[in-house]
Amino acid sequence: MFKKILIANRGEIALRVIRTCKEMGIKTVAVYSSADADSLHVRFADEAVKIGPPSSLESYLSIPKIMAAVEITNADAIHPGYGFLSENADFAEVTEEYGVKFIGPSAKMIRQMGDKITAKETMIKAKVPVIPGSDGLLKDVKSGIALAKEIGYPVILKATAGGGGKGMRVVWSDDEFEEQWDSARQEAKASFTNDGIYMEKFIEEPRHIEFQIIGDQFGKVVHLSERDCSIQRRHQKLVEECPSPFMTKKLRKEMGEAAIKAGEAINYEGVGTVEFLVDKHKNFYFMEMNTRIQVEHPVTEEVIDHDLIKEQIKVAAGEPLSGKNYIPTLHAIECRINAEDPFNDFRPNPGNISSFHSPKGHGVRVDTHVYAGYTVPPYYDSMIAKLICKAQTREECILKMRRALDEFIVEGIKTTIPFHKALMRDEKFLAGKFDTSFLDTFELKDPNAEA
Ligand code: MV4
Repeated sequence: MFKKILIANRGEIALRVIRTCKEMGIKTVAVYSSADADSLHVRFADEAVKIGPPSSLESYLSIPKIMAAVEITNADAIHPGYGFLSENADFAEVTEEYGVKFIGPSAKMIRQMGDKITAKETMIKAKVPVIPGSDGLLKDVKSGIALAKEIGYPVILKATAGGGGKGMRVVWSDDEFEEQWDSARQEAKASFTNDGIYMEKFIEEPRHIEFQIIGDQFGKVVHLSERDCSIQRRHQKLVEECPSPFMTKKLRKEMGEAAIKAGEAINYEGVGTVEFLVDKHKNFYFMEMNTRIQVEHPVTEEVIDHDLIKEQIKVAAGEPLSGKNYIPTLHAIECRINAEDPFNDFRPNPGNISSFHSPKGHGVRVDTHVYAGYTVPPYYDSMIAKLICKAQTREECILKMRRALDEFIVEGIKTTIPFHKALMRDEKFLAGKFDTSFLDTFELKDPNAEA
């Protein structure tokens, strides 16, 4: 087992990893920018190394600075968390060459899934269902229009280097093809310095359902059931739950098998997530694979009663998996609490937290790095806490979440708590009737608004 893990991240996930390391008897090293000196991840790690100014590029995204921290602290493994360098194949490669274990898949696996066309080709070979579309990159407008005719409008143009909706355009007819093509290419080039575009049939009003998988170093891959992440706004997830209200025994079996095939196709090592789009007829299609631990992993931890970070560290250290899939018997929901104003287009609202009280009680979990007196810096992601509730049924889970949200006090900054309170009383949400377009029409009433 590892002796000392350096956590190349900040915020709640850095703290989350430190907690598990402590329980496993592993020493921890935090790295931090000058904006994070007061963060709990710095306080609770065994050692902390300041790696630069607030700018992510000069701190949490700087490979040389993180490797220097590894060197001076003698860490034997790196946990990348999510975001930042967690899916950076060059970083995984550098750590491997340096002889420290990157807690995650190999650089090759990250590259294979990072390029969306390569990922899709890999899944076709593995017989995982994919969305009908172009055979690799589109060459030009003319061949694009010809293919769109064949597939049938609407179609969607996607950047091969993309993910998260950047460089993505829906096209409804021949007339607008060229315009959308140009704008997708421009955005892809600006965002990823790669303007490669491919085409798919556009699936209308799909659900986003993802499967948690874990693979060991001996080729064994299991799935840990699904998470429904359809409640999103501009490609930012706000609520995740397990099981999906849309799931059936049969669909879970089919999607779970497909997720395992996806992992086995690349000999996947570590925790990963296979994202699917599911249409209203319960047809499902591979969308992408995330090669990191995700923000919403606690939802799965609560329903299967296992520490996923511990499992992740164990497989990274070469321990074999016992090899069984997990079927959820409980229900869990996560609400992301962001320092944003839900009444003002979710505008970031960093600043000093004057008072902070976490909900407590049975079935209530709060993962956070903040506390009363803490100042949320403006430089990073606006998520300040995750509130996770679990109960026997979805109905009980929602009732518990309402109670927990009522107990959650954050003063000094605006947060997404009022949004979650309203969502937990929305009829469509309560009925489980939602897809990825749900928030396009969801209206949050401001109690302080003038009539
Ligand atoms: C799609 C789609 C419909 N049809 N692909 C959004 C981000 C990227 N991961 C892929 N995305 C989508 N791809 C086809 N062929 C709809 C979306 C999409 C979406 C997917 C999941 C969750 C929320 C979404 C919101 C808008 C669009």
